[in-house]
Amino acid sequence: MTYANDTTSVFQALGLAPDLRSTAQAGLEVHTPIDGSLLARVAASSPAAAGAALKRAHEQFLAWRDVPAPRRGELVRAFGELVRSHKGDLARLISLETGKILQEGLGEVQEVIDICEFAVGLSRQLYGLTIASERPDHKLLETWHPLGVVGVISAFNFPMAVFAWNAALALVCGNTLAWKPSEKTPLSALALNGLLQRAARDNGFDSGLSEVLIGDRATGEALVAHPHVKLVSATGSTAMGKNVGVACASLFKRSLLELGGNNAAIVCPSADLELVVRGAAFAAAGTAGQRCTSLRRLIVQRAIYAQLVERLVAVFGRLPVGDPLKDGTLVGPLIDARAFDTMQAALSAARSLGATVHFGNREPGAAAAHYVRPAIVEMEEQAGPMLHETFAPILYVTPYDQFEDAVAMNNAVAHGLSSAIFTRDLREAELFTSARGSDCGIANVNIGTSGAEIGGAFGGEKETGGGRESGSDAWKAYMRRATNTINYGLSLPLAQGIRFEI
Ligand code: UN1
Repeated sequence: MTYANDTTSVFQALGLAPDLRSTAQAGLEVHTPIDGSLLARVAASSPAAAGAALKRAHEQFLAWRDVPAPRRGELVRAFGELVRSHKGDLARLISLETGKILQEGLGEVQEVIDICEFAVGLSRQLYGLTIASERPDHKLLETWHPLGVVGVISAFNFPMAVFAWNAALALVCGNTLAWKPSEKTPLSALALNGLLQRAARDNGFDSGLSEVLIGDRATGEALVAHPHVKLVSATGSTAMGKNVGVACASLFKRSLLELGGNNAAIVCPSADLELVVRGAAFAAAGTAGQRCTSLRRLIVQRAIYAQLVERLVAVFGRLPVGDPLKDGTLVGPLIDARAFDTMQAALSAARSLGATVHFGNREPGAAAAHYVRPAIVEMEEQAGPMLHETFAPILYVTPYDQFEDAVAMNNAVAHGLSSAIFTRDLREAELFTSARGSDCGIANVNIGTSGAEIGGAFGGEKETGGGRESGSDAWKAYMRRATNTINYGLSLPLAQGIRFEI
């Protein structure tokens, strides 16, 4: 069976029938990174179609905001159940479209299910504060209200989960959605949104609650600029996020940015090296290094440096690289030729700085596919490509002498998404997670930098953009806050004791 037929069967199993053989001129060709072959042609949304979709989403918002939040939660529950019943189909589509190994595709779909469950619970606990008023017979409180249409711009590497983090929360908060997925992964978007629209219809709502806009950068720009879109949640490169953030700011609309990372782990002398090796292998080589949370830098105390590098080289040397649909494969292909070229450019830049490069070479595969053996790059100091995010499996390893130096190295990059420390020393662990420690949005102890659970707020500082998605109180980004002062007395006392007698 060809991968294109495989894709068609997934859509059949999902009960969806999008036009995957579009003849439209303005269409996207979707190729699988597995062998570079064509999976489908998807028609791009014309400006008129995109405008109509945003109008539908806005009209639906006007009705949806009046639906009680727990009832809105029922739709999200139905969506989560549909996703659960199609977990295998959706995971397969993710693997076909992104080249992610099936295990990780299943993990991504589980993340969709998890956030739906979280949002269902949340739909019964969207809460505000009551605050002591300084005036007699007055009540001061905060109430939370939906925003409108939430625009979601998502990246290729998590083609379903990132939308779901936004969608599940946005929906229970009373918003509707317009989603512009990566040009590389429109099929995952059509599949997941197709299920969401079915859940909406099955529950007596309109499928216009969530619209997909297929297209390139111009489609994203139109989404950001559209007056009905009140919040843009964007995941992707720092350059893209900066454009979105500036455009939103100039229109006084909100943005929620989840951009790149240049994530490090510090390995202290007391670390359990077995945990380090397993944690580093998953975080650096897993997803072929194409997570925003991927581990890119390992900062290792000099006393254990040589033995750790030896163990890592041994493990990286035997990682099964290849067909992501095959059982046992741990590292699938890179997304495209550009990713391969960028990786090779970073490795040559490191070599020219005197680094020792282990692996990073091309592995067997179809001519139009890009399989690589994850690289380990020994650098005496943090410099050159190590200071930048390269979206590929490269693990830079650098020694440190003093603990404080290691923390400074962790923080000495432009991004601030994820970080970790491996230690059995309580003092080091506490310092790393204190105000003087990691400056990242995620700071872990004795686990890697990737693979966050949905229960916590997800996002990072500095050039990662500052947004928080997923768990904790991230829902507040999808609502606006009103402060209400209610006078239930018979007089009109003024705040601050002001007298204004007429
Ligand atoms: C991303 O790479 O954009 O923490 C998201 C993780 C996943 C999400 C990654 N739960 O690695």
